[in-house]
Amino acid sequence: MTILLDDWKRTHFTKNINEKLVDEEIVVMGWIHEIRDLGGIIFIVLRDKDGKIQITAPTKKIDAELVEQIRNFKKESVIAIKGIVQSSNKAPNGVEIIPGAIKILNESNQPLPMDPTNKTNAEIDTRLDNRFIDLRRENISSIFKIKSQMLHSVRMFFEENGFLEVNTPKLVASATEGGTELFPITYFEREAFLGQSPQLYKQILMSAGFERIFEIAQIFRAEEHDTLRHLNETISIDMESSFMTDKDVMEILEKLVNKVLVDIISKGNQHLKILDVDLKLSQCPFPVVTYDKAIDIINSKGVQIEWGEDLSRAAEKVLGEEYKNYYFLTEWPTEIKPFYVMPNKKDPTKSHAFDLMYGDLEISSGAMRVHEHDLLKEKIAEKGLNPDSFDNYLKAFAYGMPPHSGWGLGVDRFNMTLTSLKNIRETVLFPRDRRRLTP
Ligand code: AMO
Repeated sequence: MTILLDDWKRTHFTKNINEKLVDEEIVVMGWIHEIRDLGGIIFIVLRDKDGKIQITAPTKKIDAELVEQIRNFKKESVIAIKGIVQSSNKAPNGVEIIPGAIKILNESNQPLPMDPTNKTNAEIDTRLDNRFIDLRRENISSIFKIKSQMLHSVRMFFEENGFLEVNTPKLVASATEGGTELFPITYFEREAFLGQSPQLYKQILMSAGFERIFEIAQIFRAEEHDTLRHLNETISIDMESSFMTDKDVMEILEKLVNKVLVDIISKGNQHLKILDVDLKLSQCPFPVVTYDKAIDIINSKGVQIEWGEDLSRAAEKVLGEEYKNYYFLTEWPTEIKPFYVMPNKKDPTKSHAFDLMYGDLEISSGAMRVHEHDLLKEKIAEKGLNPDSFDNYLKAFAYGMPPHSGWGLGVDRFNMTLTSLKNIRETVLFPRDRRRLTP
């Protein structure tokens, strides 16, 4: 039987129920988190999006039909309760509700596919297969509340600094950074790809005169990696700014990270507590480690790496031992960076590219870009790519392209640093990895 809300309206969320409401009739709605029948008294814990409240039903004092209804309650069913607030020194928040009327809005099947309380901890695959229940857990939902706060702070930061939020296409005709790591799709009678980065569009928008832009959007990487740090679909915070150098945009990145830390420590504190995370402000300015110095450190710890190579996992781990917090890696070899990265004028083997690291985890990379048309065309060809397939991009460089720099910051990796999570899958509602395409 379908039960509708009819004229019932929620009057309060559980977090807003306090001593001031004693003797008032209120309506709460949510899930049956727990139920304990002690014979003369039945306790129900009702859970909503941000808290829980105790419903206390003294079986002798309330309507017999209501008692019968409560005795048939099944965990995780969705209910609405109209009742009177009463103070109680035994209830967790000092108040409880004495029910007057109850609507069972939807009954939950039993047994549940996994335990939605924190009493047992299921394997990650069981949890992700039953994500809608996993997310009902307070500590799991806290991860996403912190992420939401992070994205809010990021938007505020960009707005305060004169950046325009943009949306670029995710269905693209060719590769952004090179020919690999793309998901091909069928686009009517042609092949197209899912965007791996808004890189080319960010740069075209510099020619459009927007000067300061940011985008928060999905990026798709067809990487085969099955690691704790890689996903095939993730969110990137991308920014691009005209008339700025790599140093300028590194400063912006550092300020942004710090604003997020300040905001989360002050406003997201209850979620950090739930996750048992002691988030601290970071040393400022962030240490800057050149690629050359990084190679020396890595080699001195017995991990072999040649100048010009990308950092192996073992190499990143050595750096993570040395630098446990946020730090920049700069002056990367030009050879291993994409075509759009500006080489150093004095020593073109080195570039104006940087990464932001947190311990052994890369969370952002960026660079000063090549803004000169002919050099860019040359660099595209040098990478073995066909400049003709970059026509639309290159055109934007021929009619007044200002010097510019920018970066991309991985939202999910950044959230790992805020919540001390070791597996990136934990910070994504419905992660996409090498094996997982559902739910
Ligand atoms: P890059 O490829 O380094 O740079 O990506 C930027 C940041 O995005 C995150 N990231 C990922 N996170 C999880 N899983 C993945 N598979 C994954 N791939 C990338 C990382 C990374 O630091 N166009 C440049 C940015 C720029 O120069 O503006 C780019 O895409 O945190």
